[in-house]
Amino acid sequence: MKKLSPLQIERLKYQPKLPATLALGINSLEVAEGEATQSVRDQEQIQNLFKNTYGKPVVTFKNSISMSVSQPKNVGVILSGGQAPGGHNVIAGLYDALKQANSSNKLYGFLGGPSGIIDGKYVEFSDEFIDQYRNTGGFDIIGSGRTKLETEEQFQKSLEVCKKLNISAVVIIGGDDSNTNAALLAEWFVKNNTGIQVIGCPKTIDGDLKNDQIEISFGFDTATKTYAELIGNIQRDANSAKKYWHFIKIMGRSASHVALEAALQTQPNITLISEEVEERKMSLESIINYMSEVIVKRSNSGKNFGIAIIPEGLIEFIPEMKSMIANLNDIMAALENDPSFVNATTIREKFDIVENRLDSANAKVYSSLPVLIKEQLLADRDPHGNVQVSKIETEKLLIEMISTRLDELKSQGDFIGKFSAQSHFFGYEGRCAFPSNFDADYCYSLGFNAFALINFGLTGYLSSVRNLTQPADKWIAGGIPLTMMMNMERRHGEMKPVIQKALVRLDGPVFKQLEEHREDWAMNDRYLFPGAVQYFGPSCVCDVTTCTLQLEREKTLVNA
Ligand code: FBP
Repeated sequence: MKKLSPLQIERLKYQPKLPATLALGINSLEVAEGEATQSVRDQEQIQNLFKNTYGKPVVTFKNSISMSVSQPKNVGVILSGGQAPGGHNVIAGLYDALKQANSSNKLYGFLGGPSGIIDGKYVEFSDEFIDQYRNTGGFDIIGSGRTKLETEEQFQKSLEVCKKLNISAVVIIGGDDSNTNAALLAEWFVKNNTGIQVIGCPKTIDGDLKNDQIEISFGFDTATKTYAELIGNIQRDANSAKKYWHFIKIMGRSASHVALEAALQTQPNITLISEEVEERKMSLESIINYMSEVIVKRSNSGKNFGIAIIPEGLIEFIPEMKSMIANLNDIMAALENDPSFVNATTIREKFDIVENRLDSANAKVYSSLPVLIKEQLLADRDPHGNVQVSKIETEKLLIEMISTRLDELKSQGDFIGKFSAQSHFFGYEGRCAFPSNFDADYCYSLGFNAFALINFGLTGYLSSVRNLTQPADKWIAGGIPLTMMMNMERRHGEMKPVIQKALVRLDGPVFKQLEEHREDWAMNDRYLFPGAVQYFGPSCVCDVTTCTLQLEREKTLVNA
């Protein structure tokens, strides 16, 4: 028998909470429809592209007096993109709802992400199989992948697989891109009269799949708590040894929500926010100057140590870097099959090829970077043609450039202290942690609710559970039309319909909180030590969610 840790054993027994409406049972629901909806922007174009699924109403569930009995259904589920704590519970919630509705219903899991439905690789879930994964982190139950589900051929193949398994609904658990693809698949299935429904679930630790309807994506709660624990531990070490500056890069592909939340939970000395860097058009040099100033000031008061938080996506928000990377992405796409580049024997040769092709201003920026970063910028692109920012060691770039700046200051007599730095990257450490109680409950509810949407014949919807700062029994379950969250954006040189990514709002309450305190935190050590995620104990400790969600909800309620 497989050996389990004591926490694994305890977590398997945890019974996730559901909103009161859903807790009464999947067969005791009725649906309440709101007004017809519109996409956030570009209404005409989105309506044209989604002729069959555009404009549907937001729906919420309430309890009905009569019990409904549904026809047997087979459903398929896909985990898409990066891991996020709680994915297994979405599947467990979906499975429990489906079996509660009709014990002959079947749930199939497509293996390895969206490619599973295209290639017909799947498993059928059973009680024993699901039970091993309840309340656990990771996506290893069926695996995940980043294949983009978007071409006619892929849709055709998916249809054949669904027909073979008699599947009448597919649930896609993913971020903004995966849910954009869910919307495309839903539209295609309706257009081709297949009778197959598609429902999305909002996943990503990055926290950027949120809007007026979706309060937060799952995984953000646990991931940020995990990073906050690690930052707190490092703060304690820095404060004990008093000899290092720790530069900590925090995951989050583009938006800085994760870094911002982790900073509010720990109160470090410096926190960079990519969106602010972009808004204020801060060059790399001005970032270096700002950080160096804090380092010098702290040193002048005898503190040659500190903590700096750097969002993973920073590099793409620095104006001159953004322009250079966009130019570089196009060049890399063209060089993919170019023998002179592919067969270049040294990295220097590759640098030369790239620099010769970049526009002159961009070539200057590129050539000014340390070799390590230049090399990392040439690494393989993701399936969307973007630089994989998790592979770019921005924290090391900053350390190197700040060291040079401090040496200059030293030679001018403006810095007499010491600067010794350690770099860290917290990303993968947080993506597969045991889901917090919040994520365990939220994910289970999202999955259960996804089946409720299927049961009412809905398609092209995102499973939505709201009112999340209240206890779970007060959460509101329903569905949001995917097209409502869409607009047109340029991708690979073409305008495409996509779900809008939510960046950190500089006029929002979360950033304001940092802005209000950062000067104080820079000089006076106000470190907080959140400690490990708590799964048991008083609910004010183990069920409490993030500062981000609380501050944003408070603001929404005040404005309502
Ligand atoms: P999703 O948007 O798919 O949830 O993934 C987010 C993320 O965890 C980012 O924070 C990070 O930049 C990226 O995935 C890393 O991707 P990979 O797992 O492919 O290295």
